[in-house]
Amino acid sequence: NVRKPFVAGNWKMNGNLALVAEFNQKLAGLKAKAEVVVCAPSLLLHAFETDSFSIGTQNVSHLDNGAHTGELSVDLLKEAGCSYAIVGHSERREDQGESSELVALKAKKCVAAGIVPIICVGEPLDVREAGEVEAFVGEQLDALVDKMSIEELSKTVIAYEPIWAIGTGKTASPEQAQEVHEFIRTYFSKVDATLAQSLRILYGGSVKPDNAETLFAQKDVDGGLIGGASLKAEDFISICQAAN
Ligand code: G2H
Repeated sequence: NVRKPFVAGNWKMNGNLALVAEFNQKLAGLKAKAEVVVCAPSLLLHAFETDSFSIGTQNVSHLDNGAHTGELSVDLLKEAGCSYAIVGHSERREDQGESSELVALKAKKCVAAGIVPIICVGEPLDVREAGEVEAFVGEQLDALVDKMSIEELSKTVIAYEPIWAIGTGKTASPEQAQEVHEFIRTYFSKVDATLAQSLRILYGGSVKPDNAETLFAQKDVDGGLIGGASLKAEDFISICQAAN
């Protein structure tokens, strides 16, 4: 496999300094084939001591700096030791009304700064029930291809997160995940064959220690973006070890 497996935790608006200290201790010396990242609230990033995993944020501004109250720039995040950033999570697309175009600009800004964006795509339940998953996800991808070069896209990670599976305990079946992952890889193969082969596509949505292995065993599933289960060090470690 040309693609190194990848597992990222998404703490969302959870965790505290005590949890960081626990992760520092329990993940020290972690042996996993996967590249491991913890995307914590930005205010906690300074406290990580990371020998065996990298740290990331959960959002980033698409702008450089200046009068944008409350935003965080890629430069600030880099200074805080951040090497990954989740962009376009469905919770932000919904809560903050982020468009696919804005998500693409954020991803582009990350790449320019040497931060790897983990770009989230995925459909709500009504779209799945209407049989329009590919059209919906395809449009989210169109915005990326529109704004980013092949070279830039090659420095990203994609996360497929069906919205109906997020935090609901309803995981997509391995077959459902594989079907969309294959669609995404085929989509990129029309842009550039080498890009499609090297691009890592993660699955996200209620991944747990007991379903991670079967999900990650799918041909086009290169790892996962883990929410709830990334808040327990033991669960997160076992999910990291399931990716190989
Ligand atoms: C999906 C996922 C992590 P959870 O949002 O991004 O969360 O694993 O809790 O469904």
